Amino acid sequence: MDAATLQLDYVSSGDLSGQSASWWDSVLGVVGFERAPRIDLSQVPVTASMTPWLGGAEDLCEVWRVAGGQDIELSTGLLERGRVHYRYCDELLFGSVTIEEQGFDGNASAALLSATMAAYQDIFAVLKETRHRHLLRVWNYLPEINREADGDERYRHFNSARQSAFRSSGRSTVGSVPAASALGSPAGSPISIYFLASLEPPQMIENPRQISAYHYPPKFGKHSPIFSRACVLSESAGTNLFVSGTASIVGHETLHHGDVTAQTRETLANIEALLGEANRIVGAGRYALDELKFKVYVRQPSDLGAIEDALFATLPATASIVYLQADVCREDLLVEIEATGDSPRN
Ligand code: 3EB
Repeated sequence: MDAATLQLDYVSSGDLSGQSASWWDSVLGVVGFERAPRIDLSQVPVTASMTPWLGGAEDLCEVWRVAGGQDIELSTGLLERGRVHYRYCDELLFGSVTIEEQGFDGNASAALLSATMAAYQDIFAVLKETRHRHLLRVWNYLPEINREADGDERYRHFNSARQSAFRSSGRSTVGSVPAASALGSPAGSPISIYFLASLEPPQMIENPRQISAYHYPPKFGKHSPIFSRACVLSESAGTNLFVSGTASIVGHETLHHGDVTAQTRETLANIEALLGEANRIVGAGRYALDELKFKVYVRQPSDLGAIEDALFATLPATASIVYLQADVCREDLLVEIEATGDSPRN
């Protein structure tokens, strides 16, 4: 049987409607940015990060699909468990969950904790059921991530709940934890989480320039954020490198307060360090900075020009870059960049 090859495309919502039925048969999931695209095909999970695209008027979508031969069969019908919508093939699973904090009892922080735990519990229940045990990559979007609730930042409450959900499902909270991003969405948005999981375990990658996030000291929150800096699914061809949200952090400290150009350069240096580690671990020279697909989260839209200038000082004009407006999970960070990489089977 052919192996599935994961493929990531950025497609306008207008172009989505022109796709053939056989193309849709290969789609694992669709992510809109500011809003979910209207799609009538009930078998595909469709979600949105709720973070506005800074690229223009048209809606852009992120499409995850599997190519690689006639034999690749995806699950059919819309699969739902708890609040998770998901679709899968033998090797890979895409899922999404949106959840409103307002539906949970207690004060503001208790509702956020309960909603986050419920979302992760539903995710882990899906993975248990489908055999795709290994979380590769998680995208977390939390309304008003930097706002204070009951004496602590909402991001820190989120970290407590995420860690607690990993623990209570018997999962490790260090080492083999997924690559992730955590960003802020506008007030009134639901919590939106989407993820990729796999049958085979990925290879986790840490950044030699940074302390692992799961080992951050308590001054960044009582419970550390649970994510790896990157991971590689080395058994699969196609999109198989997942770089977590990366920022201007060295060791565990934010560098270049108030200087978005320097923050962008430092962030690229971190991504290059991760690529070096990925190439060292899976075999030299597989991934190149020039060939990654980037998603750039910009706190202040007025910084967009400076960020672009800093990126194109290093990247070619043909680089794949999507810019989104989002609050970053430390108040002093002005930009965060995530990436994916492709390679033949390692
Ligand atoms: C950092 O390096 C920046 O909480 O899941 C980046 C990626 C960040 C993921 C998360 C947080 C997360 O600490 C913030």
